Amino acid sequence: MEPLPLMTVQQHILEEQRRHHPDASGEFSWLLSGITLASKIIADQVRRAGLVDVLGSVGQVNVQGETQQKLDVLANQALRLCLGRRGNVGIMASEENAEPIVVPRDRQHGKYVVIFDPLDGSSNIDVNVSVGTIFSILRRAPDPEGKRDPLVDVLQAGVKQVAAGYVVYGSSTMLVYTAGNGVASFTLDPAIGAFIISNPRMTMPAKGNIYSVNAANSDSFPEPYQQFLAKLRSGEAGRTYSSRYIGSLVADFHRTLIKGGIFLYPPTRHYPQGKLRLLYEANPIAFLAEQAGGIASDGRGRIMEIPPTSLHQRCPLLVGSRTEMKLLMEMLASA
Ligand code: P6P
Repeated sequence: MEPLPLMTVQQHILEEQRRHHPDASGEFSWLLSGITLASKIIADQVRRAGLVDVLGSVGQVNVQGETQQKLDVLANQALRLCLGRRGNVGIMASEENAEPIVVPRDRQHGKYVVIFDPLDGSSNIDVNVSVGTIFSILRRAPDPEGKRDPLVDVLQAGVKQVAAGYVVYGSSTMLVYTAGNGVASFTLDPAIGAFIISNPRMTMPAKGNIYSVNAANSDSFPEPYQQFLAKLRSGEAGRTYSSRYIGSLVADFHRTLIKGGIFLYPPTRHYPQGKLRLLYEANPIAFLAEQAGGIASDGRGRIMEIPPTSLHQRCPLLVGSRTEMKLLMEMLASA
């Protein structure tokens, strides 16, 4: 296989825009460079977490009622700073902030909304397990009066996303993103501080042999989910499955994207609406999954067609290869 050209993520975006949006102004690639800059800052802190005093919590809880880890706060600040200075982001929204964040200087004309989970899976930080940043990019109409409720720009269905992706801080730091023309992945080369292309077109296998679910909740899943998992475990689905669960959505999905299979966070007794958040976890993951040939559902329909009603709303997330997802959706539909 020919060695991949030394293509950076910025070059890739410009190539894609030239190919698919010849009239593009390059504003999107400038916006994405805000995310990649923030992710380099976050990666540096995550990589040194054991050395620098960023382990542990700041002793506060965030809007989710979850203990805020110091790296959560740092990651949120890095993204707000880097994106807030791009000049084309009018509104931001974050898992760490109760309300949307207006960028005063760009409120009237900023063309984009960026919604993000700055450090998903952060409860794993202290045990050195992969964590990630998840982002979702939407367009917004100009707001010449600067008076529109920012929630109007934020509460858009997933089908309105112009781009989405994640950065996984694992054995290497990888950026995986889509702008609606397939999924591409890049690996951060710390020596030069650039994300270099790894895979220009990631596709999810049509079927896999791994299912990923928090088995501790199994007894509280609705019956069809329990029957589905039993079918996978028994071999009745036609193949032998392994179970893998990291408890970090970005890491669990990254494996599903590459190896196939299924990740599911169904409704549980504690989270009857599902635990994962629609706008900055389920929607971006669903966009990537569909662009890679997979399926993402809340158990009733497409994740990306759910009409959002609040910034931090939760939903069930079932995402993965067509084979496993179709079997699960059939079992849910016939229940
Ligand atoms: P549980 C991390 O807190 C997170 O939001 C996702 O990254 C992850 O998939 C999920 O929650 C894990 O939840 O209930 O299995 O610990």
